[in-house]
Amino acid sequence: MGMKLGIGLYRHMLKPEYYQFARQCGCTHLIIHLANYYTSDTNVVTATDDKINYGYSQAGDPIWELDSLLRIKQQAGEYGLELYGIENFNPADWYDVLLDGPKRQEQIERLKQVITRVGKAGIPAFGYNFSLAGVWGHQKKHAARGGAESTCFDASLLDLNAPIPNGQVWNMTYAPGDGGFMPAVTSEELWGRLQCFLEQMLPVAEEAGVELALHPDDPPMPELRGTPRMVYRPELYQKLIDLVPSRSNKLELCLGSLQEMQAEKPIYDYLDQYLRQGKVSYVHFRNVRGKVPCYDEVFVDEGDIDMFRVLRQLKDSGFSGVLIPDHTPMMTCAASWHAGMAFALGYMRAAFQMIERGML
Ligand SMILES: [Mn+2]
Repeated sequence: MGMKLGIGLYRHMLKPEYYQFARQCGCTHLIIHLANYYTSDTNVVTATDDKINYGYSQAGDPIWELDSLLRIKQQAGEYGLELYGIENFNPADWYDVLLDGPKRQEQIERLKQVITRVGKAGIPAFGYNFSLAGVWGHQKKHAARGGAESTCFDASLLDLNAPIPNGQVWNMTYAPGDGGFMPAVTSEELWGRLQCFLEQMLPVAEEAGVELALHPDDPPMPELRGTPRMVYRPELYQKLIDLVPSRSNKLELCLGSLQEMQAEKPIYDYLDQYLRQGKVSYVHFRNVRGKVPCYDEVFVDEGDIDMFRVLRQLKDSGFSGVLIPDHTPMMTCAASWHAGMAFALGYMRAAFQMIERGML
C-alpha cells in the first residue's frame, strides 16, 4: 500500500461535478471541510472567498450527524473516491475549548460525539487547528509564476497586534461582539488548553480508530493579533507529539506552513524525525517561497522545497497516507481553482508513477 492521491473539497463542492473532477485528476481519496463560513445567516461563502474574515459559524449543524457523514461517504464512493478525512471542527462547536470558557466541558463532550461518529463512518483522519487567531493576515498577490494570483504574507503590511473582538475566534465569528476583546493568554496557558483537549479526546479517538491530526499555525508567526501561536517552529510539532503520547496523536503535515517557519535545520531533517516516529497522518503537499515574516505561496514545482526529495522521504519511510495539494495559486482562465488543482495533481500523479516504476 503506497501513498494515496487526494484532494480537499469544501462543503459546497460535495457534489457530482467535483467528485468527477477529482477522479479525472487521478484522485482516489478525499479530505473534506464541513466547517463552513457564513457572511450572514443565509449567505454561505467558502475559504477561497475574501469574506472569510467575517464568517459566522453555526452550532448544532446536522452535517455532523452520522447519517450525513455516511451519505457523503456513499456519494463520494459512487464516484470512486474514498473519504479519508475531515478537516477542522466548526468554531461554534469548540470556541470555549480554545478560549477555556464556561462551555468547555459541554463542547468537549460534543467533540467526542463527533469523533465517535467519524470513526463509525470509517473515516480514519480528523484534522484540526488549535489556534486563537486562526488563518489571518494574508494578502493576495500575483506572486506565482506568470503572475498567477496566490496567497502571500508580509508582516510589515499588518498591525500584528490588532486585537480579536469578543465573539470571534479562529478568524470566525461565533457570537455577536460586545465591544470588548479576547483576554490575554500566555503560551503556557494555551498549551495547557491543548493538553486538556487531547487528554480527553485521544482515548475517544483511539477507541473510534480516528487519528487527530494537528495543522501547524498558518501563518507561523510566534504571535498574532496579541495572542500566542502554538506550532510556529518545527520543534514545536515534536512538543505536540510528546505532550500526550497516543497512537491517535498525529500531524496534519502542511509542507507549506512547515517551510514558512523560521528553523535551525532544513525541512527534510524535521520530516525524517516525524516520519521515524510514524506521526504523519496526512500531507498538505504545497510549496512556498520565503519564510515568515514574508513569504509567497507558489506553484508546487517552483518553491523552496524539493518536492521530489520529500516524496522520496515519504516513500522510504513506508508512508501510506494521503497527500492533497492544500491550496494552489489561481491560474488565469475561466476555472482558476480547477486549473490550479489540476496542475498540482498532475504533477503529483506523475511523481507517483515515477515512484511506482522505481524512478524516484
Ligand atoms: Mn495546510
